[in-house]
Amino acid sequence: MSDWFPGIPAITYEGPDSQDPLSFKWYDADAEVEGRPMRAHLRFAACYWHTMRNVLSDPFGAGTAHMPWDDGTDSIENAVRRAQVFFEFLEKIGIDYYCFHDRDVAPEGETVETTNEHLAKMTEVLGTLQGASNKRLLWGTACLFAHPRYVHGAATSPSVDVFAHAGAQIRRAIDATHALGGEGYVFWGGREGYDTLLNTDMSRELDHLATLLRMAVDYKHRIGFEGAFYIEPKPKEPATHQYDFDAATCLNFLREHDLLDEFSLNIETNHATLAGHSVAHELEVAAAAGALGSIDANMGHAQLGWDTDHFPTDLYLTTSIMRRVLQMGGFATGGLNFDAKRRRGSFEPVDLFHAHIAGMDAFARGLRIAAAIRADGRLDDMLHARYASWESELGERIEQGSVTLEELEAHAAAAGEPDLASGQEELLRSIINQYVTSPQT
Ligand code: XUL
Ligand code: CO
Repeated sequence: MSDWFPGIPAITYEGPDSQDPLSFKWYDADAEVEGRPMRAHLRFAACYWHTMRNVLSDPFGAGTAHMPWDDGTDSIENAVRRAQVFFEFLEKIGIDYYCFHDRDVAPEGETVETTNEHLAKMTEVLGTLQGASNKRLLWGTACLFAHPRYVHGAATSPSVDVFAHAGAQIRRAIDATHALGGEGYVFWGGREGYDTLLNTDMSRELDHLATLLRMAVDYKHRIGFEGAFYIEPKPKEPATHQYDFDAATCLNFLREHDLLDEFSLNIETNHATLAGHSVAHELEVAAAAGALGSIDANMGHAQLGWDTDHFPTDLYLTTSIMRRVLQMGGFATGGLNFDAKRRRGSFEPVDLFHAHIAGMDAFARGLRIAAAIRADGRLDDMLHARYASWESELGERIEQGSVTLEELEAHAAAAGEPDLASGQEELLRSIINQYVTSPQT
């Protein structure tokens, strides 16, 4: 086996006091939390696009990433070598799952036919690499935003020929995901949105988007792909307005087009914050609809207003995510996909390891803290106590929908001014702090 990361050992758990940067301080894959191994709760995935294909360029300068395995060409030979390096990385970092776009793993050819051949060849290569390891595909997706033909969108392009290309691409990306035993398939809007309403027929574009999704559902059932379909909300960037703005917008769209039974959501932290929400809000909205499928794990930066895709290192963030995941009983097909990139200055191969270790440890710690908060029970008790008045006879009848406005008036008149209790936000935050800062968790 090749060794593209010389001097980097397989990363192991050494505990919180270790000074070794190439070790886990909190992520102990087989250690149990709430009766299940950490790896089963967290279901970490590494993404191919940032890990293997992001050269770390920005609008002001060229890529900085050192990738000695990559000759910079679009040859199949180079694509195969990258895939081998990626699996070497997965093995050493100890991540069980991965995610990819079709174009990350296989170069686009001159024609649809050659492009399909490239993808089929790379699907074979990935299948062999999966077979030789215990790595699995969390989800696949189609890149419907990088090629210039998608400048005005894919499913929502004003050109029917572009729509056809999008369909062709989705078909083969689902095939590849299916062949690799993928547990899910993601639809991220890419360039499905608009830059100006002056040239946009919005309702027609949204109908086209629903039509393409319906075709994908139909195809999935015909070929027997049983993985989950996810929509990944994002409010802006690259388009000025993205149609999949946030969880509520996506759920409304799916309901309106009778697609809610076929999709759940893939929630990304930095997309939530771009929409003016916390990720906890987005997870709550998705979970309330029974549609919290998977998570793209990253974070934004408080001083920057765009999709910076930082590796998630904030313990309050990871705690809030893992509380929600535990509350819903864990992931079914989903997981925590590090849709995150190193900073441009972190250009050495070893930085890939430092970045993932930082994210994995932050989530492992968040998981432990979340479990400790749940075991403590005070937060849950206080939440239930806050709604205790609804356990009354009147409360129950209102919730069943069998009370009239006249009855409410009679009750209000008889009961007089209600007793109100404090919301106790600061107390709640200090309970969380007790666990975030405790060396016991
Ligand atoms: C873009 C983004 C994508 C999707 C997959 O912001 O998050 O990488 O996760 O297409
Ligand atoms: Co994402």
